[in-house]
Amino acid sequence: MRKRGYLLSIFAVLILISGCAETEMEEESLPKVEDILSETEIEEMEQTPIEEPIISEEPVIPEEPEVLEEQVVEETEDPNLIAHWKFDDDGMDSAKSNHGNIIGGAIFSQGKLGKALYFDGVDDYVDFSQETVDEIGSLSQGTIAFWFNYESLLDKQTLMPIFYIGMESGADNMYLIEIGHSAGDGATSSPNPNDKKIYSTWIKNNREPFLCYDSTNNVEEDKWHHFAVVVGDDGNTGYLNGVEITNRDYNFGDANAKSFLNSIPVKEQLTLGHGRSSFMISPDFVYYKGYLDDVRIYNKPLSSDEINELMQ
Ligand SMILES: [Ca+2]
Ligand SMILES: [Ca+2]
Repeated sequence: MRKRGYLLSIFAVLILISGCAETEMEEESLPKVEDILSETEIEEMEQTPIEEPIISEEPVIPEEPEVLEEQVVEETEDPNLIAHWKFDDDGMDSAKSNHGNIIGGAIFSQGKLGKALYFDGVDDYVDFSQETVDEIGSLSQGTIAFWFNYESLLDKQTLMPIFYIGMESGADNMYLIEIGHSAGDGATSSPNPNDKKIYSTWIKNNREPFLCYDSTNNVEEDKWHHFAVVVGDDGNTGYLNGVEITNRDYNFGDANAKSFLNSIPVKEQLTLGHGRSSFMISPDFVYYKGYLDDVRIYNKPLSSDEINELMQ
């Protein structure tokens, strides 16, 4: 055994020596580049561009997540928009579910934005459910905006109602947007065909209006106009054709009043094109004649810029 181990040791030493020798030999015998190639050839090699690996030039497009069209609409819909009646084909609310019932055979006709709803001035109007009355009637601030184009009935009736929320009958208790507002004496309710101003009127507790302003100037019939009533922390105001009516005339109250729809105590009815005012002015329900289009209700006061955007 000892002899065998001895021999193995010698064998290992020999391998080591021969390895070193081989390495030295290889290093010594390696030819240099200069020995093989001429200077010109070396220069050529250095100037030859190294071909880069071919990489597809088409950019890598990550797969987009599947987005449903409905989701996009929901994201862009203004959360402050409580109701939006486009009146393009029906009385549906495109903002929420405050859908309108079209009564009396009102028809859809060429409007300001797509089609509009045309009221015949006889028995046409739009009615809403009590849920809608409650939801819209609860707003403590907000904006009501719409396009209108009317045919005057103001030689026959004291006003032409556009927007009404309040009691169905009985005591004076309502918020009303109307054209004309001729004040009778409580008995005659005489029409005044020359008063074609637009009015925003708040009445409660069976009394005369506690807040009411008008546009000071008449709004021309057979012509499209945009109107917006705005109530917020700064008080109340109105815009006609995108311009704030700074010279509006307060028949009752003032611009600082922050009354909106929840200031009317009893709300049994919300109607478009059908309404009445106080017993002094229009004790009976009357109708609107003409077009209404793109009626919107927001739960916040819109700015001048935002109102102008609606008109586009
Ligand atoms: Ca429309
Ligand atoms: Ca009718």
